[in-house]
Amino acid sequence: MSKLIFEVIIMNQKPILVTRSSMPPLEEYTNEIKSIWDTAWLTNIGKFHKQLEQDLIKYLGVDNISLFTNGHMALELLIQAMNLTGEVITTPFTFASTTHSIVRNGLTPVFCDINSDDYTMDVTKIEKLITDKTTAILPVHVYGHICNINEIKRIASKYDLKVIYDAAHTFGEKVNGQGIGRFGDATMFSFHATKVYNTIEGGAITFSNENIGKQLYKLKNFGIESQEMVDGVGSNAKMNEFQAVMGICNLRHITEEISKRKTVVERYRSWLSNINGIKIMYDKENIQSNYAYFPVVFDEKVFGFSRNEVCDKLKENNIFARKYFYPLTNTFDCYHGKFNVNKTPTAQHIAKRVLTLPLYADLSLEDVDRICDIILKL
Ligand code: T4K
Repeated sequence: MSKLIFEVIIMNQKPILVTRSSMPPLEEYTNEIKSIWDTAWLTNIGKFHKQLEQDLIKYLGVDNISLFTNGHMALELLIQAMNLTGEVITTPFTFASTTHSIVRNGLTPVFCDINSDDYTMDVTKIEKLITDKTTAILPVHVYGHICNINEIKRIASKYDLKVIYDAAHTFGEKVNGQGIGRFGDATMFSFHATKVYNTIEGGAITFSNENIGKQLYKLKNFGIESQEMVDGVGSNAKMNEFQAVMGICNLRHITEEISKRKTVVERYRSWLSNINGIKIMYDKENIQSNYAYFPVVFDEKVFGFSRNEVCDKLKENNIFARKYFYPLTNTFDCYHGKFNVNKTPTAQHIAKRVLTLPLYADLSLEDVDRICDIILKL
């Protein structure tokens, strides 16, 4: 086949993107939103918002939840609600949101390196970073891999620090049967369109201390305490009723969603396990996974091809994997000159080599086969 004909065939195939939003059957959604046309109640903590809170408390196995218009605003306002000052120890191996939420609160992120096992914060390096200005630790359960919760708890108690988990990737995961939202002082979830569970855009904070809940409620509604008293400098980050209905519907299908993702992940593993120069992740015994991402780390010296070459080859075939999380947040242009990336060498090493392959519930196993075939035939 000539190269041109091959290219035409490829470009006529539907592109495979890194993910694809899950949606409920259209009728299910439209049936639910009909009543909004009677009430004309569109936002400001409406009935669907309240219903979704209850549904999520049950599903996530948490005591309290506060919903937001997106995960980023949830995190930013949580940091404000907790009155943190000074420095926050965090990871650079994450999405922009984690670091920006610290900086936008006027605080200084102090970057801790990650471990090369599951790419979460390297807990052996946290204590050396603590100064008299440190007030919190903000780790990320990156790709849905759970941080070393026990060690982080031990360090936080020893130095009297708050712990906020960025669990944007960890919806519905459990550790030894306990919902992931139960750890630390508070946990942020993202319900963005690209996540395992979505409310179109959306997010939530789970927490144990009810005072945090009161603060969050106010801060997401301009700091309004009552109609005649505004005693907080709040923002507007409320989840609206259309988002909440999407969440209610999607939650009904979440078990099937995760199980389909698991099938896709297992297919990837069947191809990519035990290949020299390729590192993939496996389930851990005590963790109930949500199969959020499928990161693969390519060691060019052993595999023969770099992450960038693999990414480009897939692109030629109309397959769009993503380099999550490259570049590291401590190398972003907006932070130029502020942080020393050499202090997080493992994060730098992984960020240059990792590629997250397409993963979503309706990704066909034939497509997974094709993706792996292209990678292995390089
Ligand atoms: N903390 C962490 C660790 C996070 O990863 C994130 C978000 C946050 C905090 C903040 O949470 P949110 O404020 O977003 O709730 C995407 C997402 O926009 C972002 O939510 C996510 N992390 C990040 C890892 O991925 P991009 O810039 O890669 O998105 P984009 O537009 O390139 O979309 C990626 C693919 O998703 C597309 O190729 C196709 C698919 N897609 C996208 C959209 C927008 C859909 O299937 N449907 C859609 O509606 O950031």
